[in-house]
Amino acid sequence: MRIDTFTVFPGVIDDYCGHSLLGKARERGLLDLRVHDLRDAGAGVHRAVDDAPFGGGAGMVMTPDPIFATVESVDPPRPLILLGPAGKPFDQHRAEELAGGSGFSLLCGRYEGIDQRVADHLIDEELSVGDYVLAGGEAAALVVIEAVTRLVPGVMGNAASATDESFADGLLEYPHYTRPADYRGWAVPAVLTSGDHARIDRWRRAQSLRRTLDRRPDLIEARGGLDDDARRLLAEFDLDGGS
Ligand code: JCQ
Repeated sequence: MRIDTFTVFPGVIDDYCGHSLLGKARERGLLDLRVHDLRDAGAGVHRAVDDAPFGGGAGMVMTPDPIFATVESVDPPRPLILLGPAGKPFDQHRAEELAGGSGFSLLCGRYEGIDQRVADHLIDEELSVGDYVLAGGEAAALVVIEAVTRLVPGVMGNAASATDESFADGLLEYPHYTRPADYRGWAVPAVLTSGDHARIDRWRRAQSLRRTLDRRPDLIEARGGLDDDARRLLAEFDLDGGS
């Protein structure tokens, strides 16, 4: 899989992608991560990539030419995705779609925004990683790179798929425990040491449902509410108080 990133801070992306599992996946040839410095096509001795906004107002806007020139000289894999707070929310579903392809590209905005002609005539889509404003798209690009590449077979030893099934299912993960069975007087739930694996599976499912109801009722709503199976499971473990 090839991922190209366009940024005025190439070092930020390169450093992060050289670490741990991403770095190893790169060395093994599973990932072809390329970073392009927009400032290389910047204007004048200062290699400027921004200018004052037409119509006035505070801040600076990224100027179109360094972006068009760099992207056109590279001919990067599509879709070319702009990261910004006005984008469609990035989620696990989009991560899976991108992981199923052969590559994509990311454009990191900076300053107050990007000249609209870039959005209109160069990029394919805009994605947001959350409802807050960052100083630039680099952190958002890293979020997308990590969420997608960990789904690529071999990148993270394939440990991902099983754990993600709960998210594919639209529910939050159940709580995890490891040794010691008693830590400072806090015991691991008895069901987990019972050896009854069918009951453990049902308990974990009930915990996922309870957590999602409490923390992300919107996710329950998106799956069409609680069905009879879900209600039965919650009742089995006395987790049905409050809904
Ligand atoms: C990404 N959620 C927030 C900031 C303008 C494209 O224009 C802009 C891009 C940014 C950086 O991205 C974010 C962001 N997802 O702030 C301002």
